[in-house]
Amino acid sequence: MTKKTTSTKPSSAAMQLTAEQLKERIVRHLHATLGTDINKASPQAWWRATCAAVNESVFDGLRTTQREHYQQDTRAVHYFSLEYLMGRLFSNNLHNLGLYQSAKQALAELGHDIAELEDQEEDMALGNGGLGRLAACFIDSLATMNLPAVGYGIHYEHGLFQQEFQAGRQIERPDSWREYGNPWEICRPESVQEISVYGYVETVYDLQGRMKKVWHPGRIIKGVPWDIPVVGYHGSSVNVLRLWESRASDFFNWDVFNSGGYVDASRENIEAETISKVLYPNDETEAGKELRLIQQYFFCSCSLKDIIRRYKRAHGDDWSKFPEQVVIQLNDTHPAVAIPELMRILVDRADMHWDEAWGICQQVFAYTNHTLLPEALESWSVRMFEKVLPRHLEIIYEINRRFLLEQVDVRWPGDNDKKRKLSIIEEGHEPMVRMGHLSVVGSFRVNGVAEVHSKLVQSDLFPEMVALWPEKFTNVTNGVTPRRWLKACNPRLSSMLDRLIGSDWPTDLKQLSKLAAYADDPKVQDDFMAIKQQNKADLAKVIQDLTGVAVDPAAIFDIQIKRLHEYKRQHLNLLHILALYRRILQNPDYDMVPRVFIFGAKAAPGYKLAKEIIYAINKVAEKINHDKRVKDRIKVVFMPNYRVTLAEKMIPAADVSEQISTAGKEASGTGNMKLALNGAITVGTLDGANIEIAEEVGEDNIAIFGLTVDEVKALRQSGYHSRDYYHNNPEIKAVLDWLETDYFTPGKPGELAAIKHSLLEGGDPYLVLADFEGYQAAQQQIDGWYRDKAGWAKKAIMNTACVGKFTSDRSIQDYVDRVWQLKPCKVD
Ligand code: 7GP
Repeated sequence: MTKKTTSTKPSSAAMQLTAEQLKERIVRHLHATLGTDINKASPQAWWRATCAAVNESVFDGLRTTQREHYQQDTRAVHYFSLEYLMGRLFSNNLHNLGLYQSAKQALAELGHDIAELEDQEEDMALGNGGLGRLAACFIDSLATMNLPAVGYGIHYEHGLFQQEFQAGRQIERPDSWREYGNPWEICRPESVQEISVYGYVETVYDLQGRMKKVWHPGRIIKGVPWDIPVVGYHGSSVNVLRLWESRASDFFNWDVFNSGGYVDASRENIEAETISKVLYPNDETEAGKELRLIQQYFFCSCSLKDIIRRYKRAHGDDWSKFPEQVVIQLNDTHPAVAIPELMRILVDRADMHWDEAWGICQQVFAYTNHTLLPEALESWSVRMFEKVLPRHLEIIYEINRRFLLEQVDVRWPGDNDKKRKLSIIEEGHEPMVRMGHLSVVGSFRVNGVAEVHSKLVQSDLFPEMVALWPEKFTNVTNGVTPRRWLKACNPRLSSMLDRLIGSDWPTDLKQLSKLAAYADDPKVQDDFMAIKQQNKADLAKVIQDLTGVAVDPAAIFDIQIKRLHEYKRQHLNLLHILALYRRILQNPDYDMVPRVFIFGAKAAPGYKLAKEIIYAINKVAEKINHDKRVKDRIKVVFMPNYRVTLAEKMIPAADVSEQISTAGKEASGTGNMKLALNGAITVGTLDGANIEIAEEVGEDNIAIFGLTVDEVKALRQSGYHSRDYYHNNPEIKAVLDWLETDYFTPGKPGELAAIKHSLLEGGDPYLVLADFEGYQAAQQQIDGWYRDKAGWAKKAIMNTACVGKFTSDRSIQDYVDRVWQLKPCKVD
């Protein structure tokens, strides 16, 4: 590779900061902020001093951005999300400020390797998976595009658990990402909010005889905001991610405390602080727990009060401009309780008429759906809702009463089935509040996250709502930030792109299409594959360190990274690995390109079968990796503790990207985009954004297999019998039976039988066996393609060249055009 000649345009905040000046800053902070000296400072202290040095530029940008937004009284989007899966911020902030090279040089001159210091940072893992990582990509794009935006969420003390394997089984360990403080966050005691829960509602009448509802809360909780600056790329905006931490309210416990009840008072403290203690580790399953509802309400209420405080500073008690200034995006239904909360504030506190208040609400909220899985559709028992938020339940009843009367009954007069189906309250033995219905009724726009998903949201999930309000529904296909997912994580490929197509691609990803002109150029092919090879060698070291398994970078690196879920079908991948292994044992000369199958996935702690699948993969890996007869044609590795930081090391090294969900189940996927962007070839079903990726890269450059959404529906309707596939395909039968023996778990037959049982007795709910044949054919196609070096290089290059659509900047522009109607605000 030639030496890097990037033209980095530094942001104004970090303008012209040389390595020399950075060195001065770092040493100054080592002394003045860390209270230590260059002779004795630990790597941790060096890292913190560098963060403090970087923060001088970050805070400059933050101040000017906030001043500009205030002076221009800008309309802003408020992204409400229970999850932000940020990862590390060190290199991200350096790259976005245009300071990475200077910092690298400065640290080198001070005797430190920047990569080693990067490893001092814990991941900020305040999210589970796709939904949380999408929120992180979106706030990066919003800042980069100079759009006024605030992210709101919870400042969890413990993020997603850390995963270890013990004898192949997943063990969860608590994550303490800020045990020793986090240099990127700023506490804002001046913006504390107080929120209420529990208690009862009293009906009173004022002097004019007007009825009023008064909520007497049972509990008051303090929300303390922590601000994380969000640095835009080479732009000038620094936005804010504001995360709320719960504390016991100050005045609440003093009586108890003073009368000697120290233990009681501190128990109440502990209970209040429990709210932001830990992220629920369930991906795509609804928890139904009281604490989770309180978490949702806590951050929504704090955030709304924060928005209103800021609005009032400019507009006083004149609410008429509120919908012009404020739009709130609900990241799935988790923050849907913000809708009745805003109604409560307007009707009960601001004394507004219901109709006027509802008019405001319906101009402010927009809702994104992220899944069709029934187990993820949130509903709360009326009983619990009433206990925690009695006034909000009344408000939801009133919203529902008017909706059924003024919309449903007008459209379908006297149709009680329609009413039952559309009611926000689901009747039954245990009446439930349906948060999806509430979100649609209370929002002016509803979107899915990929074309096919948005269609299914309309046709399968909310068809009657579409009949009532067709203009409400739209699509915004997901995207990922190319700053983190190419520029920062794959510096070799980034430099090559800068040389070939110029350095504008990080903010204009369609520029990548210029690369297509080089796809047949042997020199470019060689360079591209040489980079892939180096990235694979780097990953091989990481694999060796983390798992002790030696892998050959010349093999195909085949990667499946995502949460562990039956619908994502890691077990389909496993069955195929077993089939290959069996072919090798039956035919010692079996001809295949050597392949390393690499997994990364956490299972929800309570999701039994998901954990069994992890265990099975680990046990099969152990056996295959030690079997001399395999002659290294197959290696299997399960990377422990998959997280953003590990993804950044894996994605640049992937040859093959596994995107093999049952059609209709994966709303979009975003890992599929990151892998293709870095030149991996997708083996995928026609599901979620895979469909759009296939459209962009063309059928020569992707291995599509399996049932389509319509075929899945048809097969289910005609009656799916997984046993037929078991009996008719000897390979399927053999590998499933194998799992019941003690071959992989010596002396313990049946330990891996759970997978077979779910696929046979369990009825194979995700059609794994139906897609097996197609899957193995697609894998054979990959094997064939890889043998042709130039052909493969061309496909890999075409993947990078053709996925410019999937930048989160494009997603955000779609939200701006279709939902938010925001204008950028350039900051100098
Ligand atoms: C995920 C979807 O499963 C994934 O397909 C999509 O790319 C991602 O959201 C971002 O839109 N959903 C979740 O992570 C999730 O927790 C439950 O959904 C609400």
